[in-house]
Amino acid sequence: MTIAVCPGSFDPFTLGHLDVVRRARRLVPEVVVGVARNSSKSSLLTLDERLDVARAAVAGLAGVRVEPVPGLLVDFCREIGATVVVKGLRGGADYDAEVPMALMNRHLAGVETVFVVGDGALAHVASSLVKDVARFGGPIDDLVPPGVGDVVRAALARRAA
Ligand code: COD
Repeated sequence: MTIAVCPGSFDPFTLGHLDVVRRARRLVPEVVVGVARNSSKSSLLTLDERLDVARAAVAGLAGVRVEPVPGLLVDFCREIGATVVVKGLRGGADYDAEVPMALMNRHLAGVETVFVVGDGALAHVASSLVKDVARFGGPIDDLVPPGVGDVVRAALARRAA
């Protein structure tokens, strides 16, 4: 059975991520959402918060589970028997950022990456923008799954304290 990994830093998990996971699940019977570390970004949410939020968001999706990725994505893929990575594209900037990662993962372990184009209505939804809007008191609850907005606001308050 083909297992696909949808990896990300998910800081926080958004409706855009959920759309990509749903599309991946239509392609393969088992999808693992891999909550990983992007060493070029510093996370607002803790790993446990990012895992909890992602688990709540995909709770109703059969054949989808959420796991932490402790190190290299390709090592995680090997451990769980995943042969493909599925990533979402919002436009050309995503493509430019994603292709080097796809090539590196293929170079390291022969893991292939499949790109799905996300819902155009969510093309403006990015974790970084969600955090920025929330940081200045703007509304984010229609950009993220239920409950995520509260976690983001609490994390911002914690950081400001
Ligand atoms: N519509 C469509 N796709 C979207 C949307 C949207 N609205 N929002 C986000 N996405 C896509 C992104 O394009 C990306 O493909 C995916 O969702 C995850 O996005 P983020 O921002 O949560 O995650 P990133 O880009 O920070 O994830 C990078 C990883 C954590 C996957 C990467 O750094 C990694 O693999 N780290 C593990 C260590 C490793 O193996 N490093 C070497 C990598 S070659």
